[in-house]
Amino acid sequence: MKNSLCLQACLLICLVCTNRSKVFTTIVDLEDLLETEALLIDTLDDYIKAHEKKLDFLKRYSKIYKNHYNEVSKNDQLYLENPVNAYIFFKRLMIDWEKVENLVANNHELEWWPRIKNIREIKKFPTNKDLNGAIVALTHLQDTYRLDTSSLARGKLNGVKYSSELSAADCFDLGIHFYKIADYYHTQLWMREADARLEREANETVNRSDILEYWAFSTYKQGDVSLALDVTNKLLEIQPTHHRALGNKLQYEYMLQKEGEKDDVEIETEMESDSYNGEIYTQLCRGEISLSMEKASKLKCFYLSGNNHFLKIAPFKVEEAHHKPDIIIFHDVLANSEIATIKRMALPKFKPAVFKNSNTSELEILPYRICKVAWLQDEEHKHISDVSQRVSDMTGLTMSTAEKLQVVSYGIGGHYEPHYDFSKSYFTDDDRTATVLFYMSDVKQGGATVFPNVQVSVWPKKGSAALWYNLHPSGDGDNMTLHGACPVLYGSKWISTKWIHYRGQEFLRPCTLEKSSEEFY
Ligand code: PD2
Ligand code: ZN
Repeated sequence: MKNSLCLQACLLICLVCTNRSKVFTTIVDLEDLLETEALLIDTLDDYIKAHEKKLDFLKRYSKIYKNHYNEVSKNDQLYLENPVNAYIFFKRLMIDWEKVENLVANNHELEWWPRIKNIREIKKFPTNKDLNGAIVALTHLQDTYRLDTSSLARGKLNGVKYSSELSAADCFDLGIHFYKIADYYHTQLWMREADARLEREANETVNRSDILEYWAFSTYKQGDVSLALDVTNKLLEIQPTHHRALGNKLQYEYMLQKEGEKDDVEIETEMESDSYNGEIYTQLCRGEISLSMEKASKLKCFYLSGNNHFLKIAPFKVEEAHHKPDIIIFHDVLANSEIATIKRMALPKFKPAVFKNSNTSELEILPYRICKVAWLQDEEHKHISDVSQRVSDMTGLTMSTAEKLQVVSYGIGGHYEPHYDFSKSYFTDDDRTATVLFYMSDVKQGGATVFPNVQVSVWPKKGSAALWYNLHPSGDGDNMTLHGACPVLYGSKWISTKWIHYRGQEFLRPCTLEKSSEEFY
């Protein structure tokens, strides 16, 4: 009995011991497990936060895409003619959409990733060329008319609200585009604007430190070390340990301390064109240059009736814009009904002005001529043949060798950089002797036809026409006739052009040995 009691007591002790150790083990595990759980909670929270951030981004873009879609649907014809809109549209479908795709691509569990991939395969997307084209047009407009960056970002062209607004990220991405092509002048303009826009954004679309870093560096490359230092200091206020900013700060301070260090700064020179004086061209476009009093005082206005009986009753109203080369303006020479016919017939035939890339054999948009072009023949409508006859009456030249009527429509930013209408690069015995350019719309702002070598601007007026001779009577090209179409700043511009050829005019505009001679008027 004693033994059995003893055994029972032993068993009990063992049992208690075992339970104790179990309880002890459980307590230790629980602490570990709690730690594990806390870690899981943190990780899950981080994951949720990251997803919420992603979802916020996706929601924001979904909203942006919806608003944009509604806006474009209202007026899709005119929308892309505005380079601010074109930039926004192409950027949304390229740079922004790539960010959206990257976010979605990281969530492979979601079955709609293949759907998104599929859209890219079967649907049309803009290309880099489209985006670059829109940026070039925007920049051309900005530089020619000296538009300030902040108005442009607000969609305003010379005070007129014309397109959607750019976000800080849109401005930043524009800046990045210029940075990549080492155009530091435009980089700093757009980075500064991105920073200003960011201050007004409730949901920031881009990191301020990224903006400041590019802004500081491009400013330095432009030669303004002191501003580069200020901007770098702003960056260090946000990120005091930013190692590149710390290094640059030292360098800028060192450069500013030393007298004469300016020579070491790489100052970008303005792009220079070998063929024409860009500054005079843009000044003419802005209407800042006019003919000297001496030259202008010799110009006349007169009525011209020629041999035509009808013209004896209703002569042409002629105004001289320049002598040698003669640039003549004909007023009220095209009727509204004729303009309406030409526009109606050209519309379905319009194509962008293109050239064939000799390397790829592909048709590419001409960067220096942004417009839509169509050609109309005399036989297509009485109004078209009437226009040919009128050109013959205006010039006294034969139309038998003239080209078809070229109709051109320019949207906002549409332009044609200075060029010659005669052939400079290849030999021909049948060149464009004269150009008659009819204006078929008034242009609200911009769009002048300018002659940089003689400093003349002709402003479009619906129904009027400009005439000039590209060749001297000897058949040599007249270099003074270099001319261009300034970018349309607001509104649209329509012209039609008749090019009269050298061949066939032997008795009407006889060839002389002198290079130049007095013209007819
Ligand atoms: O649209 C014009 O003003 C213009 C100016 C210069 C058009 C052309 N040239 C052309 O088509 O050759
Ligand atoms: Zn031309």
